[in-house]
Amino acid sequence: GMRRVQVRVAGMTCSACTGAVEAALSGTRGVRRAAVSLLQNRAHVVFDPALAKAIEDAGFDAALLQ
Ligand code: 9UX
Repeated sequence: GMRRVQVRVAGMTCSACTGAVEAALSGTRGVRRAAVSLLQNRAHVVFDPALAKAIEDAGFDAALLQ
């Protein structure tokens, strides 16, 4: 299934900032859903754990922190 994380995002000052962060996240392979809160300075990201598999396929160990 999907994994979800919350990420602290610093430096956003307007709704266009949050839109830019959302666009960057949504455009990332493996990201299913991204929602950014300006007031909470955080991003909620739902992603495919195959992201970690891609690292392991490259010969390294990957573990989600938090
Ligand atoms: Mo508007 Mo947000 O220039 O940085 S996009 S404040």
